[in-house]
Amino acid sequence: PERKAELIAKIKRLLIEKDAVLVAHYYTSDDLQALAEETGGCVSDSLEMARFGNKQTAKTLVVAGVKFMGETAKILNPEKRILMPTLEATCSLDLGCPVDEFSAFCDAHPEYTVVVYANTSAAVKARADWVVTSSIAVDVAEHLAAQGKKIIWAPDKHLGNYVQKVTGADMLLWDGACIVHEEFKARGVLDLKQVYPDAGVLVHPESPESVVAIADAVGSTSQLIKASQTLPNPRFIVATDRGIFYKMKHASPHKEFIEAPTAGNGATCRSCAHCPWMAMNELENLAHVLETGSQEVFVEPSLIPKALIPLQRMLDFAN
Ligand code: CIZ
Ligand code: SF4
Repeated sequence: PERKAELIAKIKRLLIEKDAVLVAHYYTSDDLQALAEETGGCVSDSLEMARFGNKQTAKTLVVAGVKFMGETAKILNPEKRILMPTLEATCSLDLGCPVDEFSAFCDAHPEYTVVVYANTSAAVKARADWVVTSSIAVDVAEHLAAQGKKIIWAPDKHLGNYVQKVTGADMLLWDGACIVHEEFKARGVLDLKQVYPDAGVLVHPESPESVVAIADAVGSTSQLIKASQTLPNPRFIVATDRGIFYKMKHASPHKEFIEAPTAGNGATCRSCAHCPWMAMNELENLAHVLETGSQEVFVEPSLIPKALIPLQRMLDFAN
């Protein structure tokens, strides 16, 4: 604990010294989320992270999250220095959508509008007409469907399937998934509901259809946090990364939050509801990058203006 307090004090000092601001995702550790809050940074989902970084005057943004979030910050703020606690933190959705294959897929369906999730590389964004996050996925699909547009949706097939159901849009889905959300099991959630009949079920739409089907609320991380405050249940079974409990508990200290089971037998798995890449963000490596300036995010300069177009379209639409 002494070492941790020292590290936190050091990071606070370095953030000021280096004119840096910390932006942390809801899925990072409680320590990092608290640090971001205490130092004038922000804790949020990927949409808010992008918006927040865009408004900062600090010369350096430190993005505690995964690689696509650092890249998005760089594309929106090419003049700023973007650091991450580690550049190794990636995402199974990003990995599962290599640009060459994706481009060929888009080329084969030229009449489709290309919509990609924020969880993609800069190169994939550069090939897209729209970028979306889960907070506005449904709204964007509705908007496009109303214009009679057909949609290529990548990379998350579960989110795509959900959006297709809700909006009725004509969508062609890429076959990608999040390794964390894909593991949640409807059987396990139903078994847990037997034990806690008063529990509400909160589900991120990156989860399988069978889990989404038994949810009391389906939505992005920020939407699920809101639902945990407004729904009357005294406890919730939550199918998303458990990092989100930090904000949920803060907003509703009297409520109980339970990880949705990842095994079919109703037993909760203590390590499954947490993204291994988000977990690579630590106080130690954060202090190190602030001190040394290592782990800086670079995006191929020719990609920046191309990837900015669909990203800016998303931000303008969301406003
Ligand atoms: O699963 C993720 O990586 C999410 C929910 C990102 C975000 O904040 O949209
Ligand atoms: Fe990617 Fe899933 Fe981790 Fe989010 S939780 S960064 S979607 S692997």
